[in-house]
Amino acid sequence: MTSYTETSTAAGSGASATGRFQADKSPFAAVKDTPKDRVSTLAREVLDAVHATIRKHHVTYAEYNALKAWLIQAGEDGEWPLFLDVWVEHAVEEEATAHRSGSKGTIEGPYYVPNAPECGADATIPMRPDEPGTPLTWEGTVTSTGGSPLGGATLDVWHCDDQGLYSQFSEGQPEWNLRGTFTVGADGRFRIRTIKPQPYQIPTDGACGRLIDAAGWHAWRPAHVHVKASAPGHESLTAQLYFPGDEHNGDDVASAVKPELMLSPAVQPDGSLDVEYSFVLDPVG
Ligand code: MBD
Ligand code: FE
Repeated sequence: MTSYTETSTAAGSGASATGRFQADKSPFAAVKDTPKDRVSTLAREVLDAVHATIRKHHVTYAEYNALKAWLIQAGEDGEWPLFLDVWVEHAVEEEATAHRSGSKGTIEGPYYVPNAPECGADATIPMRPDEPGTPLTWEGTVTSTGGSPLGGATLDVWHCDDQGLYSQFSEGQPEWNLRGTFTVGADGRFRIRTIKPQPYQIPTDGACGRLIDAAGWHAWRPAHVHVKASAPGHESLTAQLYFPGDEHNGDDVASAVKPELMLSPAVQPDGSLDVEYSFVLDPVG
């Protein structure tokens, strides 16, 4: 079992996210047949956009050198996965899923880990006995765009804890805390018991935090539950679900909130939350 640095500093969670990404050997293999003229066009146009920005704003040598130093620091902090997923991935996700007629998705982000413990169709996500946070019960179905239930579909669910920290990317939580794989029943139904995560602040002590600070931005994502829904013969759906009223639903640093992804939880007399949210998957092809 691979183990990653466990700390909640930028360098710690960055090293974990970089290690996790590098454990997947397929990124280059997946583009090995890309024609040279496409690579050239993409690289050329990104560089042209950089040159145009430099000319438009009369960028100085001091600013150019600060950029170089910042790029070096982002690599040293292991923050390239974070930087790209926060500021670039949303545009790729929109392009990749524009053809779908099933449920809306959004970005994956840097903190997914495959092969979370299998839980079943009606279960509690792995959590500590005294896990802090508001209990959340989430029920729904997984169906195909034609309406048929997708028995055997899996939901890979992961989210941060009540302190805004992800297991395996910060200290102090068991390895698979708040990460689970749920396999829906023949009727397509599932029921997941977990806790409501807190808003997430991207690390402020690394290169991404330095950019945010220098630009006068903020580092917050609204509270969100990540999920990947998969079923044989269907396109996998990567989504995040959000909670109404969150302070950062309207200004997510990662631009990943969509109205279709907003939950409508019902507050129970004991303060716990019940919510219904279902997925419709597009058949492949
Ligand atoms: C997260 O938790 C996240 O979901 C994204 C997209 C980026 C940074 C941290
Ligand atoms: Fe997240």
